Amino acid sequence: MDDARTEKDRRLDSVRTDSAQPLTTETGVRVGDTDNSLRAGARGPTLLEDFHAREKITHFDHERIPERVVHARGAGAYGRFQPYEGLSDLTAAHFLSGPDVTTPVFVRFSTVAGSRGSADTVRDVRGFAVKFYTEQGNYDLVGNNMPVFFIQDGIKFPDFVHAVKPEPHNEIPQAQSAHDTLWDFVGLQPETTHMMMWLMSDRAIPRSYRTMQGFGVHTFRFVSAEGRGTFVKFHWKPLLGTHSLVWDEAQRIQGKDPDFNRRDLWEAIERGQYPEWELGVQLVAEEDEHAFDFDLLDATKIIPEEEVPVRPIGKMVLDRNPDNFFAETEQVAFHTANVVPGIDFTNDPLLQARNFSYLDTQLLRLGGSNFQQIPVNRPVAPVSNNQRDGFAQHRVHRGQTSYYPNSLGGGCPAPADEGVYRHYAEKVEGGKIRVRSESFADHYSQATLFYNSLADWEREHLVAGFRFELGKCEELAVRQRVVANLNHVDHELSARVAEGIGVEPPETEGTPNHGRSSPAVSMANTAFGSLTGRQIAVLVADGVDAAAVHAFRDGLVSEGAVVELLAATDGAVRAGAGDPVTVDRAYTTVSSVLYDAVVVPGGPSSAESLEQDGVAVHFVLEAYKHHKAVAAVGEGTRLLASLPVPEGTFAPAGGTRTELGVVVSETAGDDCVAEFARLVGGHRIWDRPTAAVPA
Ligand code: HDD
Repeated sequence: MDDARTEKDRRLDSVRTDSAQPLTTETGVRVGDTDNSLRAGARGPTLLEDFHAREKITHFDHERIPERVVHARGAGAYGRFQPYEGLSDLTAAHFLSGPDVTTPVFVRFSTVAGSRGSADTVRDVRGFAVKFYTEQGNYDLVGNNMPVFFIQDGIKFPDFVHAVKPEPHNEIPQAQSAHDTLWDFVGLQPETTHMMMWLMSDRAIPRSYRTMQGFGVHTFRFVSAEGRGTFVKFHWKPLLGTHSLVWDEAQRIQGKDPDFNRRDLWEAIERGQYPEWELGVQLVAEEDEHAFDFDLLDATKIIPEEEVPVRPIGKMVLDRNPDNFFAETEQVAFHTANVVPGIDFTNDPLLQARNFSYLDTQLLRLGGSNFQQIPVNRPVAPVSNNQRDGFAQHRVHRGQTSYYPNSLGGGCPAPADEGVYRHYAEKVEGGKIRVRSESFADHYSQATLFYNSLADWEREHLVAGFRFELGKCEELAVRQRVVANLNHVDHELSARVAEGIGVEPPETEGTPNHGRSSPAVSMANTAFGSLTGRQIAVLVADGVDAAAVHAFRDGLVSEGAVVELLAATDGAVRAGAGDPVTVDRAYTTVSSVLYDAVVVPGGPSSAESLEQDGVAVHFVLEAYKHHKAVAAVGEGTRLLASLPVPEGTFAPAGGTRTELGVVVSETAGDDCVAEFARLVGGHRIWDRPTAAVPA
């Protein structure tokens, strides 16, 4: 992809505003004093005729708009999408017609339950909404970072959201699923089971938006120019791999840096480390609609990738941060019914409800029917119709006519012949009935499939997730009901969860485990090895071995890592030999949970100072607890003394070696740095036992 600006970016130039001119009112009248209101005498009452004060305060009073009813907390970025190959045999969508078409995008990532100011790293689903500004109009792929959903029919969405949001009587807890009403709903609504498995897994605490998969969730339909349909599921795969946090770490980050994911996305783009995802599709021929043991229209089911492989079709790069959060990220309006020729819906009852809900919500949130004219929402494709007026109409429509057909306006705008949206001519018939199809009835098989597919460490985390969440439910009957449901997923799983939350494990097996798995859903099978954007802390004090510091910094930065030198105070520390070493931050202002790995270089006095500083010791201990790579060089190994391992485990004994994910070495040679880089690229050392670590 070239560096040229996208068409969307260029179009935004006309609305970009800089604060360079003299201060004025909204009507352009220059203002000489904005600190003192107009009053009768220096100590007298303020006068109503102070139009500047009134305008300023009134505008302020109206600054807030309703936050999104779900997905209120989010962060966005612009970028571009380019196909690898032409898909014209499958879809009439021009933006998928070939690698010579690059389409501008805006992407917004979000959490679901929390309000706009809530913390990023809560246990929750992440929204992954992509707006493609195609030449045929805007196409929105409004997905999540999990491939299934809580419910099968959109009519249940208000119930589900009411259950997961803070409880209505006291508005507690904020941005948490660990409370009675959610689990009450879940226990009574077994169709939630599969999604709850994903939510209790580490998928719900992504390390970064950059390391998060995205899914369109529903089965959609590609439609070719000839009108031929093909079922399609969309997948976004991050090129950096799919990686998550540790739950304890995630909770601590909520306090240390509530903007953790937002900041990470912003900074990566500012550094020029543009996040990338590959778009993939699973394709199912129309005639194979009923070839599966689940219903393609059921959004609580995946199509296992082993049954229908994901075909990579293009790449998305996010390369530009918005200029203004409110104008762009807050006002962006996604809508599942924003489709372009070649992409159509299916009768998935969840999708059908969404197609109503998103337009409706924007009307309220953005104050009326002209929200598509807000700059971030405007298509790059031309717009021409007879819709008129409404609050905040920005277009100045010219001419006498605003109806069709007309002769006075030359018949314009006239229906087009080419490139028009044509709905897939699906044959439908049926009585009006309020029933759920029998083919939606199995709520457990794929929850079991998910469980069977996890690596041991993922399974441990899943059990711990259930125990944590249900442990926060006051009502024992609620806990018991969920355990009873889990007994249909896997007997051992339900027993282990039950043991952790003080309820009776089920005596007999519910539904027997079918033993099938889908390795593609395990994060153990993701891409590893990249250091791009990984945050590495190097702890230093006076007398530090500067050569070791430089060796690590140079080696890791060259692989794309961000290396920060942390000391007790900001400024610089004296080196054992050579120039002083500049410190990036005082470690009291950060925390180990904000880093992916930690290095403790040697230098006798540096090591001694760090060893006597509880903050530094805790830093290393906590990083170790959270399964992060640690490197200790020379005397730096002293900081490992308080780890619960047999004495001498980490004693430097010539050369470089790795014990439990800790690289120890007498000197910071190339092999030492390379070994550490390998561990960091592996994300976490999951097989390190950490239960006894007091952090
Ligand atoms: Fe939704 C927002 C994703 C089901 C109703 N949804 C919203 C956003 C995402 C999703 C990513 C945030 C968009 C943004 O960043 O502005 N929603 C999903 C997925 C679903 C899903 C993947 C199931 C597969 N949603 C769903 C249902 C309904 C809604 C069933 C209603 C019947 N969703 C909304 C909404 C929101 C929304 C109320 C809130 C703010 C907005 O739309 O713009 O209309």
